[in-house]
Amino acid sequence: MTPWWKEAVIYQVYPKSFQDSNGDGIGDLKGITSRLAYLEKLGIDAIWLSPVYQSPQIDNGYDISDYEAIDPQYGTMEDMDELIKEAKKHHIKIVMDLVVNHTSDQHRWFIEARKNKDNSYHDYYVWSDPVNGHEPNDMKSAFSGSAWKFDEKTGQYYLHLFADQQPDLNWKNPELRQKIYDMMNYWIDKGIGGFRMDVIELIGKEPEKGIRENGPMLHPYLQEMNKKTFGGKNLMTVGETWNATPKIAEEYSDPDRHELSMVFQFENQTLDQQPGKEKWDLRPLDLGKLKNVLVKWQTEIDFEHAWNSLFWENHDIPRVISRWGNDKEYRVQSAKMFAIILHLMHGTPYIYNGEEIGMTNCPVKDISEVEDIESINMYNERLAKGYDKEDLLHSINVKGRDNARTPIQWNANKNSGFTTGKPWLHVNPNYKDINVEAALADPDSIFYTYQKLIKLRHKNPIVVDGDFELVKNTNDSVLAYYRKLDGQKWLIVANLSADTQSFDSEEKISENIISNYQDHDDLHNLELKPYEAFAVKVK
Ligand code: TEU
Ligand code: CA
Repeated sequence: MTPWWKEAVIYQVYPKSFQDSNGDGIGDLKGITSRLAYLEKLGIDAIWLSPVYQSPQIDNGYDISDYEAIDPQYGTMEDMDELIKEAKKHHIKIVMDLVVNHTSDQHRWFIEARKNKDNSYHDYYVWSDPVNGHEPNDMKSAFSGSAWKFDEKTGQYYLHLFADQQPDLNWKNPELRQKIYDMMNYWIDKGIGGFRMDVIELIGKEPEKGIRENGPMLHPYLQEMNKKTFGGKNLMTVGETWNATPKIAEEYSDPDRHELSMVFQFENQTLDQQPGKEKWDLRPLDLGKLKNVLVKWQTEIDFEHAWNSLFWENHDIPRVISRWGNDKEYRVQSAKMFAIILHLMHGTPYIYNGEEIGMTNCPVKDISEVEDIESINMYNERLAKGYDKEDLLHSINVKGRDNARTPIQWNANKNSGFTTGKPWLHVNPNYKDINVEAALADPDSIFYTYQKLIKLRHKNPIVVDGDFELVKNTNDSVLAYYRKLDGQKWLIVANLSADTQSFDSEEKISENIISNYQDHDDLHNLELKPYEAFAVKVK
């Protein structure tokens, strides 16, 4: 039997920015529940809910101080139970974000752990004595600076691969692992649909050897987790794995290995940064390279023994049309093009809230407008090193995480209908034109392209299971591929660029499936318009 998540489309909700229900300027659980009918109309099968657990919100909830409590800013546990229950009525499952590489420094475990070295929770975290009075090594935090922080009371350094308020858990401790499994079972018992696992590739870290991701115990831990929690329960699990290769993806997701359902891989994310440098060190995207990476992940994993996710956006990456498409004159066309090429590929598609209406990046003029800890830390670190302020702001405007975190644009009313109060983060000024209400009223909107793509997946096994085959001999700006199943053949053609491109094929169209301009009668010597994309059945 095909597991449900192979035929599903998942929608990521960033709770803080989705819908405020009580005028405090912060999205909340009741707000999400109030929008379930909209999500059902879109047609999605599950929501991946970014963290709503109790948290000091240093990293918008990715710093958890109690895994079994809801942060008051999002509501109560009753609101959470209500969301799960109501979502079920709309045929939507709730996939929880599982952040177990680290906790908040306000988590009870860490408060205990730092009391003294003999405390029974001390070993739940990763500690090191000073080496010659310094950090044990030069491991860096993803949020700038050293990954080690000196703790006065214990006289030791603790590891934090993210903010210093996010101490890393020590997965080598079996008691800690069991506590995490118990917590996961608590959530499973509530009837959730599964887990998205934050930076799961880091749990096998061996910092004393300088190993962060893909440590030797990573897969044994996941097998243990599977066995003790979600295994055999028809739940979906997706691991966030920035450093996965196709081979590593198979290790995570081969059903015979009993680990995860699938991974998020990010190979295309580094294409617009300078090799060996950080995401802030920009370089233009080479469309040929983008195409190669997309094709690589369709052809180099064996879908019988692995599964992959498909996505352009999430809460950590900029809006795709602003980044690689066009958010001005071709906003609608490029948004539909990205949707068409991704949703007709092999794997499970994810839509990030706002993507379905073509929300765009939201540039800032000054660092005071920035909320995200990653951007702020980078800015301060680089400013101190002598970087130019304007260059840093430019990088933040291109790559910063706040771009995709601005409130959802529901309508043209004040604050885009997100809140009656003062939004926690600025609303993108383009909300009067770009909003859900306008999208729903326009039969030609990006929304309906997504809706149609989801229906196509639900109704056509070829979209779920068909083999992927690249059409060769197109130029770098054109991506064309077949999906093939049981003698059926679909052809998907897309112009990834703002220039017209040519495409030519001997195939005969038997049916038009979807397009973002007009349908074609035949495929001879086509001139593809900017960002044109279409799918057809061929004989
Ligand atoms: O992201 C992991 C991660 O590696 C990111 O920090 C990534 O490098 C960066 O955002 C790219 O811009 C996960 C969560 O998705 C992120 O929101 C959290 O901040 C991070 O883990 C720590 O929990
Ligand atoms: Ca609120």
